[in-house]
Amino acid sequence: MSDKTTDLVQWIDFSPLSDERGSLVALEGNKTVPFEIKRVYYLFGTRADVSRGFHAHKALKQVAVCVSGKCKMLLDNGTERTEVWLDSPTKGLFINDMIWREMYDFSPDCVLLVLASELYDEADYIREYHDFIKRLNT
Ligand code: T46
Repeated sequence: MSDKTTDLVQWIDFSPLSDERGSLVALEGNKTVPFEIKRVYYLFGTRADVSRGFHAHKALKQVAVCVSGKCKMLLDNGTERTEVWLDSPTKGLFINDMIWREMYDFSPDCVLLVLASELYDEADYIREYHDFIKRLNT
């Protein structure tokens, strides 16, 4: 794995608080998560034959964690692309700005929780791959 790919895939390990009752993970902005959390959303009930994403964000930073089940995410920084499994409620994937992402192979029980640094803004999305590459080169 090259250094660039290492930068591309940035995991955050969450320490679960576990006892005989089970486990709890607490996520705090500017602490566990490296930005102020302005928005939380989650994907669930995604069909196994469906792919989502296919965009990058100009400024938005996010942390994605699969709190149930699993799915695959492709990350692309315009130079390298790699695929990771999101399959643990104690592992968050930090997705920086200007990273193209695609998600697929959702298990039926997959719940993908996403913590976002900004409120929803369609103007922050780059939904065409050639626009993503163009913006990277300007
Ligand atoms: C991302 C990946 C991991 C809203 O109205 N508010 C929101 O906060 C979000 C996230 C979406 N929407 C609307 C926009 C679309 O009409 O919900 C609809 C589905 O969103 P989208 O097609 O962008 O969903 P995904 O799964 O392709 O992408 C989402 C996030 O949008 C994106 O930021 O990084 O999950």
